[in-house]
Order: sequence, then structure tokens, then C-alpha cells
Amino acid sequence: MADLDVAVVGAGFAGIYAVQAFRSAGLTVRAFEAGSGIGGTWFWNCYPGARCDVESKDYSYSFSPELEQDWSWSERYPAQPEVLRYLNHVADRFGLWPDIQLNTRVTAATWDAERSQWTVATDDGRRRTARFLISAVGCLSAYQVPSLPGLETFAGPWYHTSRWPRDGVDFTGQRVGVIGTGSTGIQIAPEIAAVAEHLYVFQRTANFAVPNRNGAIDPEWERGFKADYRSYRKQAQESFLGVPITGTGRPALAEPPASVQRTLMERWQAGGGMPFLGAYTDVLVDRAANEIMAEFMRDRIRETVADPFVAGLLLPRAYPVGAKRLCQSDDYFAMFNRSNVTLVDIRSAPISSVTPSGLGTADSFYELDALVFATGFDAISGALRQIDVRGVGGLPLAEKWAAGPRAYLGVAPAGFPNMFIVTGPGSPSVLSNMVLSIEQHVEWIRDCVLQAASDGYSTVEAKPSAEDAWMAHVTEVAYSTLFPLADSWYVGANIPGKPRVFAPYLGGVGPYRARCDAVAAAGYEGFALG
Ligand code: N01
Repeated sequence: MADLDVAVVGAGFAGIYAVQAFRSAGLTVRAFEAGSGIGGTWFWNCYPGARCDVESKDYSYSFSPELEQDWSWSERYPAQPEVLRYLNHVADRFGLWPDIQLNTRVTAATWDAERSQWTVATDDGRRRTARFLISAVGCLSAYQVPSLPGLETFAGPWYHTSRWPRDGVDFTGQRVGVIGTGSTGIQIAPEIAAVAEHLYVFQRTANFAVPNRNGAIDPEWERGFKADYRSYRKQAQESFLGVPITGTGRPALAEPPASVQRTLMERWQAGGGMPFLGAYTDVLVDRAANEIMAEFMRDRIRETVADPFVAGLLLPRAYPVGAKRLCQSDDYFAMFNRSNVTLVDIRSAPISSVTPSGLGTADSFYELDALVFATGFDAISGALRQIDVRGVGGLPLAEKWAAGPRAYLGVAPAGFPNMFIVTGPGSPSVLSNMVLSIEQHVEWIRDCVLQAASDGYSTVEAKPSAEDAWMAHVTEVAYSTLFPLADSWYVGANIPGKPRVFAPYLGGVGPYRARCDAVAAAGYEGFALG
């Protein structure tokens, strides 16, 4: 008999809820977490300025109406420390700690066909057996530091934003370089600029960003909102993004240009990426419509940045707006008006070397005391590939995914019985409200496991044909949009040598949920039960 019914890898939003859901269903469960605290992405990414770009009312668990009534968020977009406090509160409130093992990295998981169970090895030298293996490792956990020649010689400290020192870093009076201008770079740069002697921002690709218009949550508004929280959650489940946003419902190209500009400005003033990007139905599928929005955003940069040369470098032109994750910031572009900030264009003059005293590019040298990498992640598949997961016949998951990550419904990889991936490749995951998608996956997996057991089955495995058909559908939907045109981490383009596969599912949260429910209702169609 296996030691556990369910072994969970990771204790971020997904792992925490997996523990709660499986335990409530009467199963024995244990989550193994490499960090010294729970929270996953919200534990590791404790860099200054880290903040969620989904509103707190959406980016929170819905499984407990009491929890959602009792917890009060302080801000529209919660900062990292508040999200972490929330997750610790959830673990306290539901008594989850006994089933979460911190400071324990899962190193390997091997399917034992004879016993129909997984053997899970951890870096404390122990092995546990479990009937089911749930990956809750997250989509943005395996951070990447580019290999820059000479980095090991750099005399000052260097940091990756996703492994930020928990006691913080004091950059007062220092010359600091930040490499990377994605969501993270855009958040951390203004924080460093406020204290550093000089900040150099090394930009390879200019990015689009909308304002947050963040602010404190008004208790009066909160009371009113919470009175109807349940029906709001229902709308979220049926929505496209996992957040009920209201677009105009019209294509931008069918509307008079002045009216489009007015609408975009209204949404710009209100702040937030989802309502802005969702304003018109054709922005993410039609190049001309996309360009209207892109140019509107470039105009805002031109308006904000005083030096026209610097503004010119900041204008995003390399990809359609929205095809990379839309950044959100209230102060990034204005930061370039400070005399202690320099934008360095490493597209035209790439980084050539790091020396003990700084960083050289093709045409200059920058003296630096500290270096910050905001260079992102081996996303979606990276963290799982770092674990030696072996399925039927000892096949390594990394080998199965050699041509790109894949899983039936984005949750179950064929050849890996009794293994499920929360927000895996081929599910809406990062293109949705993650918390809501996590809840949907965990509940679906829990129901599948319970149903299989009650029907007398000990194994559940996706059929290769079902996986192939699902991934073909994921690709087809992606290629009907502008998303694949960007060299984004959605397609793995940020990792040298990674196969270019569009991993998230763009069919929408509501339709995806309906599809998963239909598969369950049809007796787990596409799965072999044994
Ligand atoms: O990572 P990224 P991120 N030399 O991959 C550059 C979520 N998130 O950590 O674009 C020089 O987006 C790279 O340049 P380029 C969110 O989903 C959310 O910022 O590849 N530069 C890019 O500028 C987000 O999408 C929130 O040309 C190099 C940057 O580094 C995801 O996390 C906040 C380089 C990486 O950008 C990842 O965001 C933060 C190299 N060798 C993160 N390699 C919120 O909720 C990479 N770069 C608000």
C-alpha cells in the first residue's frame, strides 16, 4: 500500500489548494515545497515593487465563501507581501501545515507499474510512495540567468529577481544595472532608481505597459461588492479570462477612429491591462486593429518621456500589443525623466562581457556596483523538466517533451499514469486568472481521482490520441490569433534552443471548463482507466 494517496509537488497557490481539496475529500496528501515558506511565486519573487497585475478581488481563492468574506485586501492590485500574508492565512485557517513539508525539493518521481503508484524522491534522501502525483510547480518557477561571458568575475553582487534576498538589498548610493524590461524589470527599476546613485536599464526589447491606477480599497465599495461575491465568481468561471471584464463587444476597425481613441483613453485612465486589451474584439486577431491600440500606447510614451531619443528607444515595435504579457506600471516610463537613469539599448549594441567593474556592450562600458537580472523564466515546462520524472517504461518526461511540452487537456501527460499537472501546458493557465484556473484544475483532478476509485480503477492515464488531438486544437486556436507572432515565453522563445510551441490554451476559461466537465461527464473520455 502506498504511503500517501496524493503527493503534491510545490506549495504555491496550486499546492496549497491541492492539500485543502484532497484532504477534505478524505485522502491522505502531502505537499513537498523547496522553499522555506509557502507561496511559490509569491514566496520567491520578493523583489521591491513586486505586485500582482490581476485585481485582488479576482486573485484570491473562491472555494470558501467564509474566507472570501472575512479576508480584506488593502489594495486594488496587491503587493507581494500582502499576497504572501493571504496564503499563510489560508494555511492557518484551514490547518494545512501538517500536510506541507517545507525545505524539501522533489528530485525524482518514478512510476511503478507493478504497484500502480509513484515513488517520489526528495533531497532529504527520503522516498515516499503515492497513488497519485500532482505537479503544482507553477508556470514561472525555473528562473533563467543568461550566460554572460565574465559574469563570474564581477566584483559586486548580482541578483535574479526570482531569488531575491529575503532581507532585501540596499542600493543606496550605488551604480546598478538592471537587465530585462518585462513585467518584473518594469516593476523593480523605479524602486531602484529611487535610491541608487545611478540606474542603467539594459533593454533588448521595448515593451508595452498600461497604468495600474492602483489604490486603496474603499471599505464601502468592498461591502457592496462582497454582498454579491458568489454571482461574481460564477461570472468569472464562465468568462474568457477568468475575470469578468466588459469589452465594447465591437471590432475597433468597425468604429470611427475618434470614438476608438475616446474608448481607449477612458480605459487607459481607469487602469489595468485586461479591460484595456479587451476593449475591442479584433485587437488580438487583426494586425490593423492591433496597430491602432499599439500606436495609442506609443503616443502615451511619447507624451511621458521628455527626451525624444529615449522615448524613441522605448517605443515597442517588435510584436503586436498583447502578444507578450502586457506590463502594468504607473511610474516606469516617467522614471526615464530622472537624471540618475540611463536607458541602454542592447538590441543595437548587445552585451559583450562582464568584467570585475561592470558591463561592456558592443559600443560602451558601464561601471557598476551591482547587477540585477530580471530575465525571466524557463516557463511552463522548465520547473517540471528539472525533476527526473519517469513514466511508463521509464520514459523521462523531459524526453517526452523534447519537441515541446504537451498534456491532454493541459492536465494529464500521456504515458504518465496517475500524474496530473495543475495549469499545465495546453491549459489556459498563464493567459487566465491563475487562481481561478488552479481551483478548476484541482477540483477536476480531485473528482477524477475519486470517481476512478469509486468505479474500482487504480490507474487513470491520458490516451496518446486524445493528447495529440487536444494539442492540435491548442495550436490551431493559438494560430488564429496574433499571439504566436511574438518571441515570448509563451512559445519558449526566451530560452535558447527551446522548441517553439505555443503552450497556453487560448480558447477561454469558460469554454475550457465546459470541455473538461464534458470529458468527465462522458466517463473521462480520452483517458484509459485500468
Ligand atoms: O520575464 P520576461 P519577467 N539578454 O521573460 C530580457 C509574470 N509576472 O520576469 O524581450 C538581455 O517577461 C528579455 O528581453 P527580450 C508575467 O506573466 C507578472 O519580466 O527577450 N536581455 C525581457 O526584457 C510575466 O510575463 C507580474 O528581448 C534578456 C526580460 O529579460 C512573467 O512573469 C510581475 C536576456 C524578461 O522578461 C515573466 O516576467 C512580474 C538576455 N540574454 C512577472 N534574456 C505581475 O503580475 C532575457 N532578457 C505584474
